[in-house]
Amino acid sequence: GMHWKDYHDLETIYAFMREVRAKFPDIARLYTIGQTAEGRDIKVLRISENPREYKKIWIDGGIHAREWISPATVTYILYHLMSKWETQPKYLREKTWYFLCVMNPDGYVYSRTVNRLWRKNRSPSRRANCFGVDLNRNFDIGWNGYGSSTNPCSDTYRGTSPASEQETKVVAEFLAKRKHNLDAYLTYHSYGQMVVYPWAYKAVKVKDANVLQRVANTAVDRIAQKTGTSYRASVTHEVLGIAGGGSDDWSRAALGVQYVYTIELRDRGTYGFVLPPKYIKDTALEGWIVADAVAQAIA
Ligand code: 0X9
Ligand code: ZN
Repeated sequence: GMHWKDYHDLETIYAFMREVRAKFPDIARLYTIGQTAEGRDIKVLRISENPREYKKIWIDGGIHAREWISPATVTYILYHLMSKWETQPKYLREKTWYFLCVMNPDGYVYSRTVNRLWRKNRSPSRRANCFGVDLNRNFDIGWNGYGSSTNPCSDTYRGTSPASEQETKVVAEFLAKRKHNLDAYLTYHSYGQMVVYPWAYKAVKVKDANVLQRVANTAVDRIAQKTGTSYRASVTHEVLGIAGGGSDDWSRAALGVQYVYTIELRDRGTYGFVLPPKYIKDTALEGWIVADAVAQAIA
């Protein structure tokens, strides 16, 4: 079964998503939204008591293969939300939640079995003897701009065109069909301990940046109180530099989602991507605190 004392393989994560669906047949729906280059399913779990009416919150993890704390956190958020569903406050229950626990399953399996520090997906490229596109440089926003590479061997290779990758394409199509009431797009990464909001592809803030900054401040204050960990709330380009093709910017630019955050989980570099399992629980709780604060802000 599922627990947060260690990292899990893809099958255990998918089995957990199926378990939640089986336990909540009336409000949970499991979608296979597409397949990867290596033929793995890309799975989204929706939780909703009223999908037509309620505002939607999208949560994804595992865009980058080596950031294992991200799928661990997204599954924990799902668990935390559902473990006492009946007694959750209205602002949590009266939402439609989408969980894509692992956006890059090929990369995740590759990182777990072959190369721990693998980042991209595993698409073969025709022009070079290299594999993989950085899915967070492959979305159709500032794709041809700064912060990504045209070299298939680079870790930030943007791909041959926007949404050239199945993972990008099926996520973009799934979300575009559901943009009505889509109020939050949360994407979990590591590492750095930050909560950041658009833009990343240009050195400009979104026009309602003050609102996004305020909600991010609330989240990082609550994290500091609860676990003592210090996170930074900021606009993306100021702390991470300019980079085009990100899923966060795309959800704002293409779909008009208001609460768009990339959460860089622990740590600040001591272990980096190889965060020891003993830190999973508290880090995942920090991820939950962000999701909870955003849901509350939307209510
Ligand atoms: O560079 C990234 O894709 C993210 N950092 S990571 O170390 N997890 O790779 C930051 C994403 C910020 N948003 C955009 N660049 N759009
Ligand atoms: Zn990342």
